[in-house]
Amino acid sequence: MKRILLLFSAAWLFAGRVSAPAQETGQEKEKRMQWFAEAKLGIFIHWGIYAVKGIDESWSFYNGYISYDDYMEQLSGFTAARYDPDAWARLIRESGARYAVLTTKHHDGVALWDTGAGELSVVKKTPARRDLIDPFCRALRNQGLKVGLYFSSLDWSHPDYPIFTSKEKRYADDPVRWDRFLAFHRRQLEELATRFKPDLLWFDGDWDFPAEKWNAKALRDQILRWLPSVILNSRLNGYGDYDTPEQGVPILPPGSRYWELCMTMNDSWGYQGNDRNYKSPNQIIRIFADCISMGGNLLLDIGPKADGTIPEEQVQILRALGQWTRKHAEAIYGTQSGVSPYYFRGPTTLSKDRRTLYLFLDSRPVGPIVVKGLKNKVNRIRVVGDGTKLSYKVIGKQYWSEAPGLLYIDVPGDVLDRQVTVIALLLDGPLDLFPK
Ligand code: JFZ
Repeated sequence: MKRILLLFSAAWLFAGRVSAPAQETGQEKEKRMQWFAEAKLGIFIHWGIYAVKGIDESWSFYNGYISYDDYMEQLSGFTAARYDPDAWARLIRESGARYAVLTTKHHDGVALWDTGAGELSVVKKTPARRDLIDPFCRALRNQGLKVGLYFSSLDWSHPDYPIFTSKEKRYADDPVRWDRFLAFHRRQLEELATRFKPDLLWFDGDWDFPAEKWNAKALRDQILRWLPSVILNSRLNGYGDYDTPEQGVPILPPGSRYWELCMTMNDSWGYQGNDRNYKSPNQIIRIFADCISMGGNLLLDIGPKADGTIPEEQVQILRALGQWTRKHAEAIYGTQSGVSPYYFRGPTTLSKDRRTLYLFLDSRPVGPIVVKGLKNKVNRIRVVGDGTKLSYKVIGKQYWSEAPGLLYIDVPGDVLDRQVTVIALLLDGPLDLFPK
């Protein structure tokens, strides 16, 4: 009897395992996250009717900088007349990014695909008059890039969403209306998941309500049934797969195994012609090096114009980034976080086999650079993407102490990259640091 019971409960447990994707093992998650962890660079794309006037995406009417009606007048100017998703995908690939994330619907509620849930889409309400998401997904896949779709959970246009603007609420407590909204929300997500089969869903706008009210856990489980290998960002009330650092470029390593910094090139997510406050390629590359040094990704944002063209400044930045990522590919893709700044005062990454340590030099050294606490013997040091071998020596090693000496590396001026130079240290075995 006992035996039968045991068998029974084992079968029940097993069945539970199979149907509930939330119970995946650490190893299974690692496998699902693998492409993301190796990709390092993604391109974020904020494209919507806000590009027509070049104003803040959604927030401009929420904050009362423009009336809702005037904001929505932009619908008539959103043409997508020169939208060339293949050209986008080629440029994204050229930048060195391995994935891209496009806004399918921002907080303003305007869907960029032909949604059957509601009327508010570029297909029904703008001169673009067509789905813009499917050709985007195809173009990315043709270039071997992973497809990410951004989706705002909150929808300030929907008649059943409790909040309209910062000053105007639709209702406070009305379970019938909220359930209607949730059904709409679920339906739009089902469309995105089943029609476009994204590799990544980038949620936003969960902050008005707690996880229970959004049904976040059930939603996550449902999405993983539609798309068993999809990756979810963290803005699903914590039911995501990776972290999104909140205060810009992290100072300290965020501590989570998977994370992604999303960042604008200037000070706007969407296209704003007046905003010329662009970060330089050098600044962006240094921030990118910082991210990968701490084991994260950078999701760098562009904002196409209403006709679908990418502003020239943004094209130039992506090209400059591409020059650098191509030259330094081995120090970027598939690597892991490097050593702490106690060992080397700059960003570092480590090859998958942990036998090559990459040092990122973001300024011109006045003397030799130094690595401390390296117990390994160094077999060779070379400049990445350049081929030059560098001379080095260890000083201060005491025969009676386990502490390694200081490794000094000569870096002559003529091997320096015009952005960030990368030095590869080929070690005699997996990285071994002192103390430890
Ligand atoms: C959100 C949006 O409101 C914004 O318009 C843009 O799309 C951006 C990518 O995402 O803004 C946020 C939301 C949360 C944080 C930062 C910006 N956060 O948690 O740090």
